Amino acid sequence: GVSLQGRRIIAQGGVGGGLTRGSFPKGFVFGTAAAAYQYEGAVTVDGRGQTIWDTFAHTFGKISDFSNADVAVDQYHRFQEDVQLMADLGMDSYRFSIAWSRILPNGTGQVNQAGIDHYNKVINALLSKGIQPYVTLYHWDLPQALEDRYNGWLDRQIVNDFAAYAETCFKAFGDRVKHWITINEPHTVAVQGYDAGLHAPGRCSVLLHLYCKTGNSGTEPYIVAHNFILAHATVSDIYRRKYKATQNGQLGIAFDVIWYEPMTNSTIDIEATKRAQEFQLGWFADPFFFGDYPATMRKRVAERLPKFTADESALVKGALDFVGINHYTTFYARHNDTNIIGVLLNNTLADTGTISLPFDKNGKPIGDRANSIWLYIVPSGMRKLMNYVKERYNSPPVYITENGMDDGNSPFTSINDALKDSKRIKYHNDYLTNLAASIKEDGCDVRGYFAWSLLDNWEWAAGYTSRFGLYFVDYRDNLKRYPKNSVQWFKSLLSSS
Ligand code: PSG
Repeated sequence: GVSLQGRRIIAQGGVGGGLTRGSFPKGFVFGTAAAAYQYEGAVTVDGRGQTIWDTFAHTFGKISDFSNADVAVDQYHRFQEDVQLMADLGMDSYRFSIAWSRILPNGTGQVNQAGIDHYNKVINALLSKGIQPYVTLYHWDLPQALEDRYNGWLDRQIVNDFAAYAETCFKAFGDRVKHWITINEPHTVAVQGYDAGLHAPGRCSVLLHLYCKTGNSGTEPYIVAHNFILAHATVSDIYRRKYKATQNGQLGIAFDVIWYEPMTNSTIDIEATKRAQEFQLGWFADPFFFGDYPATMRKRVAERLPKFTADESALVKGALDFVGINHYTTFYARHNDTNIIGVLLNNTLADTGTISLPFDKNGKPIGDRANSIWLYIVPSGMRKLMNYVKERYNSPPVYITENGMDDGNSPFTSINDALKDSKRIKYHNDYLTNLAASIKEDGCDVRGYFAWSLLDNWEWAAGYTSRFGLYFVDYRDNLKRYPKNSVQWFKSLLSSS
């Protein structure tokens, strides 16, 4: 059971309970998750090359608080201290990303030994505390050189360059890293980076190009998606042929997946809800299980959707060792095929013929909201999503590579008050309870769970306005870290039996 202190914390969170390690199968892995650009800072240190997110963050008007991640939470210099925080939590693992431009400052060519040295130190520090590294190779920080050279993910050359970078990492770190996430949230990149223009590289054609100078929201998201899929498949093929026998690791992708509930019981809304999921998870996961995009997508996107050749299809199919799922929230979906949405917002949404909202017909929210405007708390979505993955893809191994919620960052909240995060405790308790039920009662094959995030950090276009950490970071006093109450809660859970 949970310790006395743990129970008190659980009681503070207003959560009943009984969640223990024993609620999960033997060997189930708990960790926290992070990403290089959101954490490291030190953007000009030790030969790191510039990335598309440095460029984007320094473009006026792109980040809501006008901040950038030049310093972020300085994990580049403080990783020893942060590894100790993970050890204090009792976590089994840490999911972090490698910055491509620290390894290859120009994206290709000369390897920067200082970058290799840095991640060796991080990996060794983790292992010395018994914490397993789960390494993401691409968490959005593309070397700017590749964007300049050929428009990055829009060009098929990226597949070869990403594969060369991945191989460099397998050679340098693969003796100790046994779980690789090649790409974080390809769907988010395709939609936010190339359709809505809200993320780097900030390309789109919505609002008649008033928002983005260049881009094509009707075609580019599908092209970059195709290259992401081929990039993973190529890397997986190389790993299996050249590294698997000696290193014996596993490769997956972290997919961002919102769960959708139909807004009404009508057939068209139920159909629209299915499409919403096919245009989100199906777009990226179907090729790996079935060798092609969902039929609905092929029909609706038609000639704008790239095609897999027979060889590519064979390369892609079966190329995932596990499915990573970043899951935070649930929305309602309803049928909508007026194109005005596509013109104003984004074209993948218009192609979907669906609109998804966190409110029902009467304006009632689907759940309690966190700080982010897209993050509504619906714990049952976790269990339903696990069952959807199990049924659609025939029970693949799954890791929850991210799950968590944010508080705001108000200058008027004292640190003491910010540490009382009972809403976060309840969030993790309730999502984990549903996850445990999906495993024990429904037979879903879920192997691990990573809380987003270890520390408060730089939340992309929302800058420092969002606090997802289990540890609070004091941005006004030398980035000092303080445990929120959720740290004690996780500690109790992880030391229970
Ligand atoms: C994930 C899911 C949604 C929006 C954004 C993300 N959603 O459901 O609408 S981004 C994702 C990312 C990580 C972020 C974290 C929190 O991988 O870097 O910090 O989630 O937004």
